[in-house]
Amino acid sequence: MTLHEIIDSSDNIVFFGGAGVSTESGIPDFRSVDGLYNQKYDYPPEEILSHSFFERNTEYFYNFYRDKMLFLDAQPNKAHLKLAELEKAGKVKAVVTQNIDGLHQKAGSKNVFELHGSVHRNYCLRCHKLYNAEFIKNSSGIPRCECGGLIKPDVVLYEEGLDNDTIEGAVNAISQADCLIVAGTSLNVYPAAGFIRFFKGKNFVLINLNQTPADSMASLVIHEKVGEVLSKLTVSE
Ligand code: CNA
Repeated sequence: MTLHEIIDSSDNIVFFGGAGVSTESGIPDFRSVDGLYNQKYDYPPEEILSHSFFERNTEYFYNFYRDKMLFLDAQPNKAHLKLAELEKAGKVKAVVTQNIDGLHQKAGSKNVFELHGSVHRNYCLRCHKLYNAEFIKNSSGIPRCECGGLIKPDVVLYEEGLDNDTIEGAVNAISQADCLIVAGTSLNVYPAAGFIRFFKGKNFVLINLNQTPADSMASLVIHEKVGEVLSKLTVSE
C-alpha cells in the first residue's frame, strides 16, 4: 500500500516525531551530519543538557541553550502544517513529539503530547512564576525570577523523568491508533523511543532520512524528508 492509501484507509492516525520533523524549519537535530552532536563544544551535548550539569554549571548551560536550543523565529514547515490539516479532517488523533520547539501547536495541532517539554514554558524554581521563551532568549548569564529564584526551562533534561500525564496520554493514543507514523527520529533516546512498542494497529509507517532500529517493524519505510513526503498528500475526510 502507498502512504496515500494507508492514510485513506485509516481513521485513528497517531504521529510520533523527533528533531528531524523540525530540520526543514531550520532547527538542527542532534544526530544528522550537521546536527548538534557533530559540532565541537567543551562538553558533549548530552552532558550539557543533563540535570546535574544544569545544577553545577548553570551559566554554561544557559549560554549553550540560548544559542542552540532557542529558535524562536522558526516557522512550522510542510510536515507540521499537513499534520494540523489531517487532525482537522479527523484523521490524525494525536501528535506525540520529542521536540521542544512548539511548532506543532504553532501550525494548529491541538492534541500534542510533548514528551520532552517545551522551551515556551519556563518557571521559577522558588516561587513557580512562569516565564516565556523570549524572556530567556533576552536574558544574559543566569535568568532569575523577580523573587531572585533560578528559572528553569520546562524541558526534560537527561537524568530527569518524563511527566506522568504526558506519558499516559501518549501511550493511550498510540495503543488505540490504527496507523502509527514515526518520522524524523533516530529512535535512540529512551524511554521515548520505546513508546512505539505500544502500537497494535494495522499500519506502521516510518519516514526518516536514514535507517532506524525500527525499519524492520514497519509496513512502509520511506527514506525521504518528512515535510516533502507529507506535503504530497491530499486530505479527504
Ligand atoms: P535525532 O537523534 O537528532 O534524530 C533525528 C533523525 O531525523 C535522524 O535520524 C535524521 O536522519 C532524521 N532527519 C533529519 N531531518 C529529517 C527530515 N527532514 N526528514 C526525515 N528525517 C529527518 O533526534 P531525536 O528526536 O530522535 O532525538 C531525541 C532528542 C532530540 C529529543 O530529546 C529532542 O528534544 C531533541 N531535539 C529537539 C529539537 C527540537 O525541538 N526541534 C532539536 C534538536 C534536538
